[in-house]
Amino acid sequence: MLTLEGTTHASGLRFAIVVARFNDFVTEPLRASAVAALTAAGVSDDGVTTLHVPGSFELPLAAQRAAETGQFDGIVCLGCLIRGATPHFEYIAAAVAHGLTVAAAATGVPMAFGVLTTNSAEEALERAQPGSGNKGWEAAMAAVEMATLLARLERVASRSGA
Ligand code: DLZ
Repeated sequence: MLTLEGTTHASGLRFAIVVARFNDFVTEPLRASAVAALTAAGVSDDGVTTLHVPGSFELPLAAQRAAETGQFDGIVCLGCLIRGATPHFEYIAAAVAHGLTVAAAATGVPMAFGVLTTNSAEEALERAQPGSGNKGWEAAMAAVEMATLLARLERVASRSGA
């Protein structure tokens, strides 16, 4: 029986962080924690590329194009949608979730969903505090786990000639 898991160590791997500028009082601390998490996982400064987009709606296209360059082992997508402040909250949230799912499946590059969907700015800020509870940190670690899992799967597949 073979069991494969990702790890929390990603030295030598490369990641893109795609971050929405809308609600940057939240997305900037998410970005900072994502960088800190990747650094803690052993990713070098050169291994992290940050792309800024206007809002969460733009995350899927930028993430897909980044993946298509073949330069990244994982993509960390960060945004913040606040229900009260966004009349079309549900539409954007659904579009981003669907868009990132489709982009990851189309490219084979893991895309972590670090998009907050909250009822208030206070709820959003609670999830953007420094430390491992920060959702940017969590998204970065999900990207690390998936990237390392897929790398292991590739090695197993190439050994078996698949
Ligand atoms: C337009 C808009 C609104 C009202 N609210 C948010 C939000 O809460 N979070 C977010 O990331 N983006 C928001 N946007 C911007 C859209 O995501 C998008 O950038 C614009 O509609 C332009 O395509």
